[in-house]
Amino acid sequence: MVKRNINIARLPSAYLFPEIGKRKKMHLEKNPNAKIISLGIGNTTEPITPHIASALKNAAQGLGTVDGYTGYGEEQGMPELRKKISSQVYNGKISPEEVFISDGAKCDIARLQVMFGSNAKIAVQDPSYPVYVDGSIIMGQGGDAVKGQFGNIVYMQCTPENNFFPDLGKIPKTDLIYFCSPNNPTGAVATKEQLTSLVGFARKNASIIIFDAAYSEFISERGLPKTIYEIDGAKEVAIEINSFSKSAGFTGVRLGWSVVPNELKYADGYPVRSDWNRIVTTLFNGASNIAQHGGIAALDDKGLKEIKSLVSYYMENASMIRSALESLGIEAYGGINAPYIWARMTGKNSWDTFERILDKCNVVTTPGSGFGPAGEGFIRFSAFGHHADVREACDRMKRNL
Ligand code: PL4
Repeated sequence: MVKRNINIARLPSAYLFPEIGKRKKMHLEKNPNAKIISLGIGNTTEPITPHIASALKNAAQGLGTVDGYTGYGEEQGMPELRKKISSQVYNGKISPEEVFISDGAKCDIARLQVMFGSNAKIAVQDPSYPVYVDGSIIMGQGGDAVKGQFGNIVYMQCTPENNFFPDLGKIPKTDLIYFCSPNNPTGAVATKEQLTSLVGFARKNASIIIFDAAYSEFISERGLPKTIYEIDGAKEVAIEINSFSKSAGFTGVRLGWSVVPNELKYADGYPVRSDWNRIVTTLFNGASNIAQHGGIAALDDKGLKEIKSLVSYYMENASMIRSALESLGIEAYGGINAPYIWARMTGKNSWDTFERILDKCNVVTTPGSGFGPAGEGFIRFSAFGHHADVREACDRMKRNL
């Protein structure tokens, strides 16, 4: 008999989001006529916009022709898309060869965890996207979530009390620091000063920051950094991951990218980029060619305009949800530069509150405790949904909570 991987056994059997799906299904079984509205999983709902959809369609049709057919491509991605990301997202500060196209930010997180290996010590924002911790546990980077022991993992509390930015003076040195801004789930965006102090902290400790910028397009306030590379010295200490999932509605299409700057080196001076290239060429076969054509269209003038309108659509939802919560006297954060609203709910724990909102309003949310210990007592509301559904969810909450 094969012995089970001990690291997998250290995880609770269900990942957060499938657990939410399971509870939603159970609720429907008990209440077959319930008209459930999901403000839970951050999944896009609006159609891909015309210019981008047409690029996807043309690419798919091209594959059915002798001239347009392509098979395996370069594992690092199409040169044209890498160039577009370099110029449109990073104003040329990052070169195309430092950009690696992928099938999404989540998949890149997993491959980065493989690259850094089981001895890496990590720090994460608490609360944060659960893949940072769960994936690290799978890699054996410390921790037994079942026993509530987190070994090597350092939790950096980010709560309303510290304005959602960790007290770096109290954080021990780790190899990796996961940092997501705008943050999922709190919706908080780090300022330039805060990111400068984070980069300084990483430089002092010789740590590597894994900066998750999946929601950068949702930043609307001026002066807030959209990429870690706006900070001087970041290229020596930071990897950035990003995605077309939320901005272009590619959650199902699957397309993202990572940036590993040439300047980023290991302790022995070996370039991290060379290892990343090795991982990508060995464990990945490149992003879908159709998706990459969509990505190229998303970054031209028309595509960027469309992305802006899609983002604005979801941000109208965010503002509706935030206002509804505030009208109920609930302390709410986020929803201004991020498609998530983070609400402090009094009374019971997060899962109980999740059940209460589901029972009373037929609205699915995400319990804050799923994002880390500091998320207990909070509920995350996602702004991804049709306007009419979100309006209806808000009305139900105003009536029934
Ligand atoms: C549900 C901070 C959502 N099954 O689509 P990707 O892989 O390019 O991006 C995933 C991702 C990366 N980084 C951050 C994210 O918040 C997400 C997506 N998170 C959420 O509701 O928190 C979707 C989650 C999905 C999952 O587990 O990723």
